[in-house]
Amino acid sequence: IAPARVVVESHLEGGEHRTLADDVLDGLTKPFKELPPKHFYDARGAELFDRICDLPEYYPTRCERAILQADSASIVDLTGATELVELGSGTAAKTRLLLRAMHEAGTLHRYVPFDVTESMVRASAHELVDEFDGLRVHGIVGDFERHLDRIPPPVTPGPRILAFLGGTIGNFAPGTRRRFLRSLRRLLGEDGYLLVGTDLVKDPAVLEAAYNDAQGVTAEFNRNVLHVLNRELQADFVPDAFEHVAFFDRDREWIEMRLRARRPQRVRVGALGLRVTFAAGEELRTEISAKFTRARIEGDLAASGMELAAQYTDPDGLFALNLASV
Ligand code: AVJ
Repeated sequence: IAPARVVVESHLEGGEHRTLADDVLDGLTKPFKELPPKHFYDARGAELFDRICDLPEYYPTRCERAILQADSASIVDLTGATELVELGSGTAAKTRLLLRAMHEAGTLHRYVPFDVTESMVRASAHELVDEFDGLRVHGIVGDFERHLDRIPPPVTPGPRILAFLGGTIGNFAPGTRRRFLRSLRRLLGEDGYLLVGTDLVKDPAVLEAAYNDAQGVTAEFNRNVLHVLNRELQADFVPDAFEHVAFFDRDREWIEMRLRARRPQRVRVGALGLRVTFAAGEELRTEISAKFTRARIEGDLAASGMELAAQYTDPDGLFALNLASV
């Protein structure tokens, strides 16, 4: 019998709800309130993020796609990869460009998409095995902060590429980022490569425009986390009572997003038996999105047991795809 072309394993068993509850209890009781950005992405949040990617001010998605269009063949040539593992694969829209290049080079063997949304993993798996002759897909449904160890070992002797696209690495605080990079390093074996997308440091006006779009889509995306808390944890936030704030912190070189209380607020989080108050003007941090220089990327990789083998950027130098080896 022919081996199954698609295997999907799920590692989420209600654990998500626990993580949200823990993060909210922890984050809303800190002296400077904060929530981790991973909770933006319910169905509505994912849809708002897709709209952000099409905004004229939000360049990262377009730049990264342009880089993959221009440089996928070089990346495949340099690595000789037979397998692609992708963290946060989503619809695998950009990944197709890499898979296409591997297919054309005749090395494509297996794709391992990893995402929190099971329907996306399944849908992309079935589409891709139909699109690429001989491809096997081993999907993993999980949280990449908790389930990296569920990624299967390589099936072919050839090297694998572990891709982490979109600039999501920028959501980690610097220390956590290095710890995360070290855990990625362990998945590479001795001959694997990490392909990581990073937004680059540039004119603050360009950066700030990308997170303060004229149509207010990013503001809605930011407030969406409050809708998530209302629904999932029986909270009673009034999202419109919070104003969207996004600015470039020039010392830390990151974009920071916050929600600022327009007036004093009392909020109850039913599922946690928690009451929180916000003073007028008090801010809740909802995201950091680090922007990188080449030196910072090299430093982070070195601290994590890797080195920069090649860096690819778009013609305007706004965004980078970094290929790291061990
Ligand atoms: C998905 C984390 C790469 O930081 O630019 C977009 C998320 N936040 N607009 C980013 C986001 C506000 C995005 N990442």
